Amino acid sequence: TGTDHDLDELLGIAAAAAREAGAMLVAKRPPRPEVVDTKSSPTDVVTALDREAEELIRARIAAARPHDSILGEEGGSSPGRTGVRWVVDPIDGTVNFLYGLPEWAVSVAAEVDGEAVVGVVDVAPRGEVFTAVRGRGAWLGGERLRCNTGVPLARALIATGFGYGAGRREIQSEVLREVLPRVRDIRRGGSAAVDLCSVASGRVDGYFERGPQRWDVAAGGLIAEEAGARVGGLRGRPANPDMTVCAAPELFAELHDLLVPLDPERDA
Ligand code: 2AM
Ligand code: CA
Ligand code: CA
Ligand code: CA
Repeated sequence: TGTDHDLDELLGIAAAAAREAGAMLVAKRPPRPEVVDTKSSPTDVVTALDREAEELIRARIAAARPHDSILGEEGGSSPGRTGVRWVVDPIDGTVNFLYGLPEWAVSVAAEVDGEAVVGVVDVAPRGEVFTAVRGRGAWLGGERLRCNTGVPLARALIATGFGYGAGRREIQSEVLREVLPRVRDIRRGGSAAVDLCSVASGRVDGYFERGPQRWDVAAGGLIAEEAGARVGGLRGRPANPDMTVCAAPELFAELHDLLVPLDPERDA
């Protein structure tokens, strides 16, 4: 898929929009950003800059390709008629952004027929831009990325996230209780997009999280896949919004099998 569209054009638009938004966020972030809204739980916060960054990205995409569809975390869905849909998370890791921790990113993906073909994750506070084009590999600047392979679960460093939402903490701690003794260690970075890029670049061996949205994983998931990782849900389901797992294929299988019995098919 994607052959009818100019992927270089889509990558150029995604990278320019993500970088402009990332630079704006770094420049405008006040010492103590104000929480202007909360969503699913008091932990699930929004700042004015989440909205401003998304508006900037939407404006740049619409100027370049006015007939594409756009889905963004803060602005929702706008229809199109080209078969291209942009998936935007203006700040992934808003809690880190709020506190001044340097682990948040601008995530922009382009999908054709529902499949990500271009992904850009701009980890602006670290000055790192991860990119991928379907079939052409994943890159950190000029460096081609390969995920770690041959790591058994017991020696795997595993990133995870605890997605927000009322009533989810109890289940998350039950899952962690089972996983923690079976892996090398756990990292909880706070940005799903950055976690997926960390798998791609071998900074962790794998990642799992229950409940990410499409905008959390569209770009980072393609970057991880293009670095050789497998990205998916449990029992062959898609990577979101249920449990999302990412690792080299052998580790994916081990992590998957550990998580299946721990995954209560509950909504929380
Ligand atoms: P955000 O910073 O864009 O809100 C934290 O574990 C990760 O989960 C972040 O990537 C965060 O994205 C995301 N997240 C936020 N709210 C969520 C929700 N209600 N459900 C699932 N994931 C969420
Ligand atoms: Ca959010
Ligand atoms: Ca997000
Ligand atoms: Ca966000």
